[in-house]
Amino acid sequence: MEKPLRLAIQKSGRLSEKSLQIIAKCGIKFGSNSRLLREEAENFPLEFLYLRDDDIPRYIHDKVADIGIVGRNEYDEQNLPLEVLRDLGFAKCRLSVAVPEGFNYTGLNSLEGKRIATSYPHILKSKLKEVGVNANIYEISGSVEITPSIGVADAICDLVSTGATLASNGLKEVEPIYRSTAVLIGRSDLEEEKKVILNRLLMRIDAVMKADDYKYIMFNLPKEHLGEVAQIIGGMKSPTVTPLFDDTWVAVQTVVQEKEFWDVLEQLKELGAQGILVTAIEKMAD
Ligand code: PRT
Ligand code: ZN
Repeated sequence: MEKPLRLAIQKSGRLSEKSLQIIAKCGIKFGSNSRLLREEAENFPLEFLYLRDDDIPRYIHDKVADIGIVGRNEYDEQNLPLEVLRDLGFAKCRLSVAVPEGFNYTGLNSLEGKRIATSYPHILKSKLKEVGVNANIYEISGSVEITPSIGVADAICDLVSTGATLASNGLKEVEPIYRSTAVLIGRSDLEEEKKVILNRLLMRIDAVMKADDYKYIMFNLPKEHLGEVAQIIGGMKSPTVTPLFDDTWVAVQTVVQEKEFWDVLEQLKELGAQGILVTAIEKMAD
């Protein structure tokens, strides 16, 4: 029997739900019973290991798991010889330096000789080295944001998404030093058999992610503007054009990149497009 590929996913935390959603969108069926530490997919040679995110890179390195989903921050902090297979784009955050409200911050050199609390000593150390600042890095595993108020540190370096946690602790974010999203990581020395499974999985993940990036749009258009529309949605393959009963009009169907969507919509309206329908795309493969 085929040995399943072992995928490590965060058991419970910010990455768990989205990680499982991506796998489910790949058409892979599983129970997602979070009380289990391990389960096998029903219709794909994949085994799930549910772990703490901090343990995932090391487990992959030690061949307990083959691939896993973690924040890029965790991957870079642990600095193990693994590779990033895909950037999954979710769980966006930044690692930032933050200081108490009264701190006169003029740049990273304001941290010279100061004590900075962080759970990311490796990333912080390399940044400070890059800019030639000597500071005392105080490693701590959690509740970093309270350290200045209890006199443990002069500044902190922690993950931020909305910034609300910093503000509620009387801290101001002064310098993002690193940006992170969730990444799929793996070992580069997978057995051949597992590489084949991994490639099948990556093809599905790519199709899911590409579909998320695009919208499918349909609209009616005065035929005379077809050339201009083809230019607006340029870069893509030609749109599908269907004649209408009124032969001065046509129906157009095409895909548009999510990030360009609103611009395209405005331009289409200016060209007289009517009855514009937009739908999400579930999968998109080349
Ligand atoms: O239990 P386990 O060890 O598995 O989980 P964990 O508690 O270590 O990790 P978890 O679930 O908190 O985060 C997992 C990953 O999510 C991180 O490694 C990051 O890659 C990513 N991520 C995205 C974040 C945030 N956004 C985030 N905001 N991780 C942590 N935070 C923290 C932030 O530091 C602050 O304390 O959440 C708090 C709220 O943030 P604000 O800025 O919105 O107030
Ligand atoms: Zn963790």
